[in-house]
Amino acid sequence: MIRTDLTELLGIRYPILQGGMAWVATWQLAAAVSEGGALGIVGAGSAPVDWVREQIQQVRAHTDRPFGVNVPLFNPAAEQIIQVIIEERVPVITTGAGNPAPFVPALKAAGITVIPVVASAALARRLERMGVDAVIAEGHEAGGHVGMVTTITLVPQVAEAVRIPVVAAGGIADGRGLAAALALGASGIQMGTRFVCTQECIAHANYKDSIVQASERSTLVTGTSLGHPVRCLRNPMSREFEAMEKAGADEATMLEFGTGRLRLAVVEGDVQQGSVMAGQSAGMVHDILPAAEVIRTVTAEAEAILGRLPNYVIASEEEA
Ligand code: TUI
Repeated sequence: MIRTDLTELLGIRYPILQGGMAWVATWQLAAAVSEGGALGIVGAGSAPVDWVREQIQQVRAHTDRPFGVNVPLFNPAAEQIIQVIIEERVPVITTGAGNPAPFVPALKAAGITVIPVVASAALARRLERMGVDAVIAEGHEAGGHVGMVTTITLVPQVAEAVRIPVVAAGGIADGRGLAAALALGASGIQMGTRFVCTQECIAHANYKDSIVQASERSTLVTGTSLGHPVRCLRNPMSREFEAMEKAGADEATMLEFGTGRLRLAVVEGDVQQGSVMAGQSAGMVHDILPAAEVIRTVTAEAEAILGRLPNYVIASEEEA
């Protein structure tokens, strides 16, 4: 067992959150992860309000355990989705891709546990002062919309900046990552890419297979010039996007080129022309497993590593 202030805060057995991946993190995955003892999360992505409400009800129909909803703040319906989260009394909200400060007072007043993703220690500190319950420090290794600071440097700096629990995210897909995150000062981890490759995840088999086949060099980041950097697998679509960006294409052209690409990959399985969002940990994912098995294996591996670490500590000359 790994018990931390995060497992206590959320009432979960394992210190693991599932990333709120747009199109991928539907009720099927969220319910399986929560049933497996971690925190399952529905990804609101760019979905409409009614879809989100239905997903929340479906999670509830399939598990009694705590779960969450992730709201990327660029969704034009973000404010209405947050209203639905309050109405439906969802236990946990995670936010991404922006500053959730305007929404924190209403969420806290409704008794909801608020866990924003931050890409800087400064934002973590500001949000702690506003009363958020924990923060997810997500590094540049992550998939989808990314910050610029790496996980190994961001996590300790966020952990030093705040007293609330810190969740490490970006580049973590196994027990080595969980053990490392705890060593960096985090109280748990969030994994996205690892949970795409689970049996319960509804992503197209082609999407999962391209992650299983990926190596550590298979991803690239596009959209930095738009102020919206996104990491996905290298394929004909992302290479073309990269070339357009390098050639200085205008914003409207790039936005139009990108629209609908994630759905194309996740739902239609077009992994050549679609956007296969995944983190650099794709190279560490070799199989498609039940979500509960991922959770058990990652935790058991971390426990074994943490148990071995004291062997490295040898009394110094003076102490000997
Ligand atoms: O949100 C994410 N990752 C995402 S959202 C998403 S949805 C999408 N769909 C289609 C096309 C493109 C995207 C895909 N991936 N991760 C959480 C995250 N948040 N990473 C970084 C940040 C972040 C960045 C800046 C959080 C806060 C922030 O603050 C800026 C500020 O205003 O201070």
